[in-house]
Amino acid sequence: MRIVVIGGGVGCARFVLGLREHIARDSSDDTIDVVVNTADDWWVSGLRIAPDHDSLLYALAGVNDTERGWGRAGETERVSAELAAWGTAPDWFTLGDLDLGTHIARTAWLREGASVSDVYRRLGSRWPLGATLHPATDAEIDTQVVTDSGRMHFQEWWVRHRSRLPARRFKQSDIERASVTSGARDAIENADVILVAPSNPVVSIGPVLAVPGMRGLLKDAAAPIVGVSGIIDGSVVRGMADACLTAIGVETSARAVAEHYGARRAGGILDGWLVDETDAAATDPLTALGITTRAVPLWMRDPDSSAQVARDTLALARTLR
Ligand code: GDP
Ligand code: FO1
Ligand code: CA
Repeated sequence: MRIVVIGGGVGCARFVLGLREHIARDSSDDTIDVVVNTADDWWVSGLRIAPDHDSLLYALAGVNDTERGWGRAGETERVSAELAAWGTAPDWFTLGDLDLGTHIARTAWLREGASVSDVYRRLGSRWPLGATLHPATDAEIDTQVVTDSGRMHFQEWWVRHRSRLPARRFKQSDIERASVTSGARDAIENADVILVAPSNPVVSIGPVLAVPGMRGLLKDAAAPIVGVSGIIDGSVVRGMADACLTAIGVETSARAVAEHYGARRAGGILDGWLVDETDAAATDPLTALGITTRAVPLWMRDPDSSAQVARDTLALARTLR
């Protein structure tokens, strides 16, 4: 089977690692494509950083800082201190020395005219990732956060303000000029199953769905679309997706996120949904909405539990094919 995942950074990386582990244990010939959010991407010190892509790349390559969830393991920060001293990077944003290597290579290729898709291919070719990463779009569309004290790039809101500044809106300016990459389109059109990772529904999944044409592709996809809740028992497992959900008026619950994505048969994107056992009460109401829902353990703490989440997700998807 061709498994296609839609997702962002850390949560998506854990889920894809689980899928890869499951495939290895079953020694099946399933393949994984990931349609990755690019709206967190940011220019800093003249370099293009791509947090969601790099979290996935480093995690799949096994070179990631598993504690922080972003950046490289065994990192040093000598250059970052210099950038802050020169004032070309804010002191609240750390760029590790190894990580800077990635940003310099990416920026060099972009300046030579490479597309973001080209950059994904080149960066991904260095390690056996066990998955093919595709940017949702090659257009430069960054999430801007509108707050009462003004508008800022998502990274400033997320890192400098730790999402504590109430957000009024998340917008990807000029997204109407973006289009779905051929890699993402091909993956979705030829997928046997499409999985929505337990990523941040607002700033990781949202910007992917906002790319013109993406919702139509998903609506018409032959494959069943099954999502995994990143909210367990009313809380995010990590990060600040709750602040994002609140900002758009969605309750931080497994049920509310599924309703936010909507049932595909009612114009949304989901055919199926996995909630944690603590959220089993959501099963019947969501199923009644047309989103076939299962309650299974959803904590991905290690290869075993991550592979189990992957297995349960694929099991549900198979019943919907
Ligand atoms: P980011 O872009 O780096 O913030 O990462 P994502 O958007 O891909 O994923 C962040 C989301 O993943 C958070 O909202 C978490 O709740 C969710 N998440 C992280 N770890 C787990 C886990 O073990 N299980 C589940 N179900 N969700 C998780
Ligand atoms: N997150 C932080 O909280 N502090 C940082 O200094 C920081 C630096 C950073 C550098 C490169 C990169 O790819 C990610 C980085 N992140 C940092 C994480 C990033 O801001 C967020 O995790 C994602 O954008 C959320 O999707
Ligand atoms: Ca993200």
